[in-house]
Amino acid sequence: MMETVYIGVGSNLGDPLGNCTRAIRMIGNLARCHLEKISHFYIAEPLGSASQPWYVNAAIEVKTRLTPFQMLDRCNRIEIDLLRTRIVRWAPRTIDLDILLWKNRVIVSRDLCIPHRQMQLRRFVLKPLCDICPDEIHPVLGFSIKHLLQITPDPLKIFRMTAPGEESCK
Ligand code: A4P
Ligand code: MG
Repeated sequence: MMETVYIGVGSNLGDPLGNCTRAIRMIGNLARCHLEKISHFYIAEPLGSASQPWYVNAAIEVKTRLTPFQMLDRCNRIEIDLLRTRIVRWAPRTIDLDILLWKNRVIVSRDLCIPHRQMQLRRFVLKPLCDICPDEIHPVLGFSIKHLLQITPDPLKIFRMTAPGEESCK
């Protein structure tokens, strides 16, 4: 059975838009995965050190037969493929892939937490998610993505760059 998963994509190094579109294409090419939706692309003020470049952020909907841990492994491989350097936490990175929501599943383990622990505190996650699944309910908080976006205290700026599926994502 295919299950629906939402993945957040972010990059602030090199060619951030190109890195995001490449990562999205790589996810779309994974076995047992089908890319269903791509949000708008956004340019977002960095959370963490303010001296790092702004991020490009987006979110995608994927239908998959992979398990959550298999999906985490595939995402980590794509991050490595795109030459992400993992030196300092919250340091600029080539690509960061976060599994945000897996329908109503709740997973809490050392290597994987679903829903992503900080998603409700991050406009750069909620804004793109709202393009593709505004009515999806956060299984722990019990609020829709649309509502979480309305009430998030995150003050960081975020601007829309493109229409969904534009650029090289087709
Ligand atoms: N992990 C646990 N749960 C998950 C999940 N749901 N999805 C584990 C993906 N990974 C998950 O991640 C550390 C470990 O988290 C993984 O090995 C996995 O087992 P990481 O990507 O290696 O480390 P990180 O990204 O440096 O740390 P962290 O805490 O994940 O950082 P975030 O939360 O990803 O934040 N500002 C803007 N505007 N836009 C951004 O995209 N991103 C970050 C990074 C900071 N500021 C940003 C943005
Ligand atoms: Mg991460």
